Amino acid sequence: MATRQYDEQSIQILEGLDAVRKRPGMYIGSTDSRGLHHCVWEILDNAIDEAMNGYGKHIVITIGKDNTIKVEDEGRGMPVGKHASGVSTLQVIFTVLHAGGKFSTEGGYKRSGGLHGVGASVVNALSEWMEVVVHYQGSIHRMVFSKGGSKVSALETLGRTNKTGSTVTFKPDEKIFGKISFDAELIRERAQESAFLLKGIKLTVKDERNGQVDVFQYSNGLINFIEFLNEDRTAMHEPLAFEGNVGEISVQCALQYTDDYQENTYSFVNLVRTVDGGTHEVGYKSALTKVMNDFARKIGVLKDKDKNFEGNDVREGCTSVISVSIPENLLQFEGQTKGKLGTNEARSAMETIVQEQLTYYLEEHRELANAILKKIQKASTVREAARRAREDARKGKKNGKSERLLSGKLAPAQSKDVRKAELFLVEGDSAGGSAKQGRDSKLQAILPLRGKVLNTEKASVADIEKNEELNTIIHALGAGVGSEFDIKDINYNKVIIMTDADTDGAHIQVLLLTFFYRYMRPLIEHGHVYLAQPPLYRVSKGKQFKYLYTDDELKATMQEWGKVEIQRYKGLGEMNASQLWETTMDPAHRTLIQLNLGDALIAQRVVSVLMGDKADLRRDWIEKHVSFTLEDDFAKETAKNG
Ligand code: 0RA
Repeated sequence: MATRQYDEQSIQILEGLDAVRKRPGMYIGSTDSRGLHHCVWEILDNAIDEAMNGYGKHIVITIGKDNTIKVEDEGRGMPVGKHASGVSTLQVIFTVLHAGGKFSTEGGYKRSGGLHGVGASVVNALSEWMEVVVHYQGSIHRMVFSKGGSKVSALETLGRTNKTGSTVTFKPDEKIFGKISFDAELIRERAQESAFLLKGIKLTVKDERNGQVDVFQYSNGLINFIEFLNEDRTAMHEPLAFEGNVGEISVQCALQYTDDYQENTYSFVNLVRTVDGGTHEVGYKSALTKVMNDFARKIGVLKDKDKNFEGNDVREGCTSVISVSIPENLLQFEGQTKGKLGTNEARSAMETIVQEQLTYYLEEHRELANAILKKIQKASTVREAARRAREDARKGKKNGKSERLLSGKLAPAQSKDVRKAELFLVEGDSAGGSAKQGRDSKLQAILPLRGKVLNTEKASVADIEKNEELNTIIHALGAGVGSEFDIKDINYNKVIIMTDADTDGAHIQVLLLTFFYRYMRPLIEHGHVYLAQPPLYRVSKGKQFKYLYTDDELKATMQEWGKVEIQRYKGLGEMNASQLWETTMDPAHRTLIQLNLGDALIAQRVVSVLMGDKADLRRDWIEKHVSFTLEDDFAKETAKNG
């Protein structure tokens, strides 16, 4: 009777494993590289579960030369005694579908792999062979499965041990996966992420194919994660971290504002990244927005009449990592790929923890709170201005505002070939006049700028909206502004800022660049913004002459030529049209400085202090991009102040 029952059971088991081999996609999604790595995560998650629950602190993942994966943990080891079915519990774990929970202890055993935990038996079913070695209750036990788990070795005892832990090694079946190639980078990334999320746990990844070994262990967990993510950014403060439990859900999160514009939010559920977010992310974001708005009103950054900041404004430049741990019975996923958390309790848990702890933190750190709120306010102003300018531009096409704005100012290029077209933004009407006369009118358009460009760091939405100069630039470029700026629509390949080589010129450069940085960032990112380099001197000796762009050139020429006649250009206006063409505009002879985001960032900072007392920043910009000598009054003054 007992034997018969066992036979029936073993037939059922084999049928189960066979079902997995027949339709692997049902269990691991696919049999491509993704599915292959799903098997690795499955085995790794089991080891991580142990560590997460406090058993063992070190996990080693080894990619073997022969396309095997080995995962070693220092957990409790797996029970080897007889299971109710008559075979060892170990065998049940690796051969019975969904046996994972059957032998788990009661009291709050958290699953890390709750997103896809299909169990070790599925991996076994898809493996050529699988070996399990456990250190358990003083002995080392070994069991080997082959042919997709259909062949099972007898449970061996290899000797005595005073340790506990499990080692699972498997070789995925090429009949299922085709040619097998593990992606070490992907495995390292996953291991590192888990190490960040599980403060203190050590994960080692060994790749025996090339000998590379990496160890991931972080004593400050999410704080280290944020530092890692923001490595190349300029942070406004040390990362903040919050954590706590609400009911059965534990949450942790960390955040840091940088001077960047990107929002970066990484969310995890039971250690698995949720690319599509879900309730935990919604809870985090709404708490952050609410706390910032409440605090802004409290300290008067927002007045009664002001609208609230939007979530997008609050998160601009903010890097966040949020992680929730949810018991399996509360896990719910939504969406096409089931990658979006649906558990409502996760939203309220996140909201509660972030609201309480962030509010408290801001109360205790007023100065930082103020700096962050000012940044949020800036983001809000920019967004609002961009929205209005966009509406305006849309209307402008209909009511002819574009033409009216541009007529009499812009000298357009004849050719419509965007790849070759250039827009010169020229300081002053007189230089603008020379540029219009001297240009290659086929490809070069000229837009003279009258007077100072608006400082978009300080300006209000209303100021930006009614500023002619900026509007003219927006309409001339024709690609919109702000979040709806679309680089595909630009009318010119090069936007060339042409100013005098003096303080006012430098001032115009940084103001324009700041505007581009705030409102047309991709223009800079794609390398479309340039500075023209007008000459500083014209030296002549008899009939020969040349233009010089730096003081070093001047020195060298004076040495070479002896006594020369020097004309120093104080501004573009001192050159006539053909001189301006020859020296500064002619693609065959000119030198342009291509600006990058780093330049723009400095420019934007310089703008914030241009009228202030930080002479060093101002001088940095000028030294890097504007050539003029210390004779200049401003330079003298800067040198004194600096
Ligand atoms: C639950 C109960 C016990 C062991 C495990 C889970 C366990 C599972 C895995 C998977 C990979 N490594 C693991 N280590 C432990 C039994 C605990 C006991 O009997 O003391």
